[in-house]
Amino acid sequence: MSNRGPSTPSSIKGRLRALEGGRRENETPDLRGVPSTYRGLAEPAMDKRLVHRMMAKSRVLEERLVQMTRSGDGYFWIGGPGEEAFNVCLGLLVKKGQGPEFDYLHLHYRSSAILVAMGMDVADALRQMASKATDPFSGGRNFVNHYAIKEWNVVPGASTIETQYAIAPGTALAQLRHGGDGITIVNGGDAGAAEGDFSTCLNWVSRPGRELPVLILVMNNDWGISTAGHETHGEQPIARRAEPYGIRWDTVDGNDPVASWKKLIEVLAYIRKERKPFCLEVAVSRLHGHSSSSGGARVTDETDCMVEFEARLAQEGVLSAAESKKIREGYAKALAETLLKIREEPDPDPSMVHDHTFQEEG
Ligand SMILES: Cc1ncc(C[n+]2csc(CCOP(=O)(O)OP(=O)(O)O)c2C)c(N)n1
Ligand SMILES: [Mg+2]
Repeated sequence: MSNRGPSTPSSIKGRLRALEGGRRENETPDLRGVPSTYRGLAEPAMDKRLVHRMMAKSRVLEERLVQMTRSGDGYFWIGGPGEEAFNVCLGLLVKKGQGPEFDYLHLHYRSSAILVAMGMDVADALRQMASKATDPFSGGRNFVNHYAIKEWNVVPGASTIETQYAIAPGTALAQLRHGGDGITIVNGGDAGAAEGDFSTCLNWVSRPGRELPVLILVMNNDWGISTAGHETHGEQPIARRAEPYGIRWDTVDGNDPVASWKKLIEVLAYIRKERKPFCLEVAVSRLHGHSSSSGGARVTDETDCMVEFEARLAQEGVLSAAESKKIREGYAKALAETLLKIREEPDPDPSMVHDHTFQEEG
């Protein structure tokens, strides 16, 4: 016999009614998008030329990283060509700094454009790709695009997918206690969002009365290595998974920087002010396949945000096709020269292989 006494069909019906009633009390009927007060914001205004420059710089970086697997300058490549439009906008809108007053970033391996827009020296990404001791993120010990920048609250990225979703509520909890408008930003892929860590995140950020200021991003490229999106998820869109937790959610075309900027300024304003989580699913392309494990060749059947944005800028008279080309070529030339110098930098000393594995004394 249970503590509640014998379960009769009518008592179970009563409990179900109570549960449903309780849930409805706290729920907004439609959790799609931000509340109306945050819709249609125009500030901060988007600087299209700046966004383009950062996208071009990021694309050129990723193309060089892919090439390095072929020129013997690096081993394994994984990265974010195809995620530049959204990621550059995000990087430009991050509140950058160290400590809970600023934004924390828990990033997956396709996030280079976020860091480029935040002002990362692209040479450092080459150093990590080349496994050089001068790599400031991991001393030449981690895969490329696995960043860790203490001064900018960029939490060390792991190769196990989606673990970042379970970790992110921790920094947000510190921010809730600290006050201010710093938020936590976590991103990951669509396939990984099928893992339990994603649900853990939704649960921890939405506890009633202790909601956390987290931007939960699902970067949906419709692939998980070689598994197509429709084989992984029955629910569509994935971001709607947030709804039963009382978390607002939305989707955006991540190949469109103008739409991405607009969506981000609304969503970020909401999270910063209301101290509530938000789940945003971003449709993006995967322009060089999964990683060098699958060859890293350029795919041609997916939308290229650079091509589309450059055409748009030319049409709007913001930047001609020739100017765009010149910008890209300039970055490519500078990066090729940088690589020549990086080749001469030292490799990690074998005696340091265990450094930073465990907490050191002092
Ligand atoms: C916990 C864990 N399981 C499996 C893998 C192997 N793995 C690496 S990437 C990947 C696919 C991830 O797909 P998605 O989450 O959609 O991200 P995408 O690579 O498409 O950006 C898998 C299964 C891993 N790294 N970690
Ligand atoms: Mg994917």
